[in-house]
Amino acid sequence: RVRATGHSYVKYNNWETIEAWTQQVATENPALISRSVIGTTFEGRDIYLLKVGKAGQNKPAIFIDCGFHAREWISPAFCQWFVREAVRTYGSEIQITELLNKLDFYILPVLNIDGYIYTWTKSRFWRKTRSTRAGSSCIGTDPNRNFDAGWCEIGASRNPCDETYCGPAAESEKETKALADFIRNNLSSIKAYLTIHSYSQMLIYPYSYAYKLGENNVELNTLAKAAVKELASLHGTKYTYGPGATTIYPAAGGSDDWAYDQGIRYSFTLELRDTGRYGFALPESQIRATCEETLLAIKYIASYVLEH
Ligand code: ING
Ligand code: ZN
Repeated sequence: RVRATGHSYVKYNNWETIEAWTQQVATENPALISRSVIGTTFEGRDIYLLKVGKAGQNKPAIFIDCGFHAREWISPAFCQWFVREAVRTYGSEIQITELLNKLDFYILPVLNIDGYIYTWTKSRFWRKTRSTRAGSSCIGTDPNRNFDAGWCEIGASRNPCDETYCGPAAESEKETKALADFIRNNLSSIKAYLTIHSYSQMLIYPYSYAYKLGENNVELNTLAKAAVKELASLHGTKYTYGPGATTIYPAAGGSDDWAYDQGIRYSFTLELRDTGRYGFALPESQIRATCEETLLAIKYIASYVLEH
């Protein structure tokens, strides 16, 4: 074995290590964390969800997922970091304490587990799920083209061999169906939806599936502007922000647009570091700084949502 499989917040952890971590962090912090399984992947693995917050009734919630795209390793690293900072600073840091007292955070550490494992074992830059289908020898669907939001109309491909394959139907993937079902079943509590990707240093809000704007787009723009300012305050990292279609590119079937159309008025995609020097292969030496600055933006958004 080249490297011990112990968990580290400043290294990229393989799935076996992350899975064990979800169990351990929940067991060690029973007053703040509970773990559930919201479904299974194409290859049959459990998809875990951590509920992070002080127990209470009728609490509003913020949903954060990581690991949609297999190769974006900084994304799962951030979800782990977020949970650690929550339990480490609860009771001493005033903002985190208030957030966890008044809100629940649903943290999905890795959605596309099969793909993530594939990037560790076979092909570092794999993006999609690992599902197979009759009629094609190509593997995988892009989970962020598989939601029922203008499904496959723009910026997505109907060819199973392409990186942005939208799948045979919306929610065709077990992973996206599990996520969508959970959100549908918890719509009364979920006030914000945040999905963590990389790379390009952007904070994106609806819409990406069409050149149109949401009813509260002025509010989202103001919130995004303030959140990226907060993020930059730590290390000077510059983020751009705006509606997806004009800020990054038009793309249908994304989870943020879908969540927004379900009525979740605060829905964002975060594209973490960097802007291309290392791209998906962001060095482990940047995990700490990336996660710390991202945490500032997320705490800002969460506090805003709590007040509104
Ligand atoms: N970027 C996103 C992608 O899925 C995106 C950009 C955001 C598309 C929101 C659609 C909706 O292509 C990465 N890096 O995955
Ligand atoms: Zn992505």
